[in-house]
Amino acid sequence: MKLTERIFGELNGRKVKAYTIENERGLDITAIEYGCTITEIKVPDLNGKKENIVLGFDTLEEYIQYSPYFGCVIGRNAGRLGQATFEMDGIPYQLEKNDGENNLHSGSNGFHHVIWNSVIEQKEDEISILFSYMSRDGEEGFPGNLDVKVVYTLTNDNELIISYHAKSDKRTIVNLTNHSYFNLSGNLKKTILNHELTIDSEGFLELDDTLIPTGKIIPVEGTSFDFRSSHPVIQGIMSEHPQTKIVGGGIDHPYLLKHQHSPDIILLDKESGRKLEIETEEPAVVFYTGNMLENTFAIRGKQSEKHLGLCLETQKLPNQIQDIRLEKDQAYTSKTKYLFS
Ligand code: G6D
Repeated sequence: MKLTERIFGELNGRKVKAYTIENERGLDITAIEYGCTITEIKVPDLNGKKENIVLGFDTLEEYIQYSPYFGCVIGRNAGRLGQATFEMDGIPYQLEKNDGENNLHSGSNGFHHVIWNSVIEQKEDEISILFSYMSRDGEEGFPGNLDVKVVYTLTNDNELIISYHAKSDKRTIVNLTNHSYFNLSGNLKKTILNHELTIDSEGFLELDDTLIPTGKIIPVEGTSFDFRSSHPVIQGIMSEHPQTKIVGGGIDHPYLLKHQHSPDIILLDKESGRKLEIETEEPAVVFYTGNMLENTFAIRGKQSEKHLGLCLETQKLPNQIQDIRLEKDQAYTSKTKYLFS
């Protein structure tokens, strides 16, 4: 295992470190202290050609200017909160309305936009980056001083394990995820439309026209949202289903995971031979097919476009306050494992 560390950029007078961890099987990952953002994951293809498989940038400025959450941690609360408000113990909390009338991904100064502290833990067959941040009581409108840790571990078994830990001195809400956009073709040479996907889920949450869950669970059976057996993503996008249209021509929905099969999710690009298997402790995953990616900026020289990457954001069901409450001094823990081959 090999670790290199460098300064990626500077923001408000504070240097932002980048870490690159390489294992002994040709896999390497780069992450920065800004938003715990994964900027690159390089995986060999079936001919051993190592290429990047996530959407990301090489400069801090581009993350600040363009990034639709490329690679970053999302918190305190992933997803959308209707009317950007929630109630706890009879007290209403008002968050930023950064997505129409709603709050998306905790607001413009959520965890994706803060500079995290970091330390490295090195073992024989794995290296971890331990990111930490103290989110102050009232930050972004949330109650409680929240002490958060996000750990990225790369192993010699080609696993990236992301674990989350949090504790608050007051009852609050927490729902953390990673927002990497995957594209297994390598260096974004193709869109994700022909990637084959399997999701072990029988139902997804219906969204209203502001993308807030209505509370209704729609069975995948007989719909273009059914990925219980592996097939190309495009079949889930070229659909007349009203829920496909409501999210801009694709999928952008929370799926309830059954955890009957292991792994929960399989993504495969037959042409490159690359595969990603995801195993998570979380009850749900937001599958987002990059419907709102616009062609208004370049990504390492490649013009951004719709469906250039897809997200599989493991998390608790968004907007269900009772599922994302964290009691005073209760330990929040969550783990998701990404296996690359
Ligand atoms: C869109 O609705 C989607 C979100 O799920 C995604 O996180 C964001 O784009 C980047 O708003």
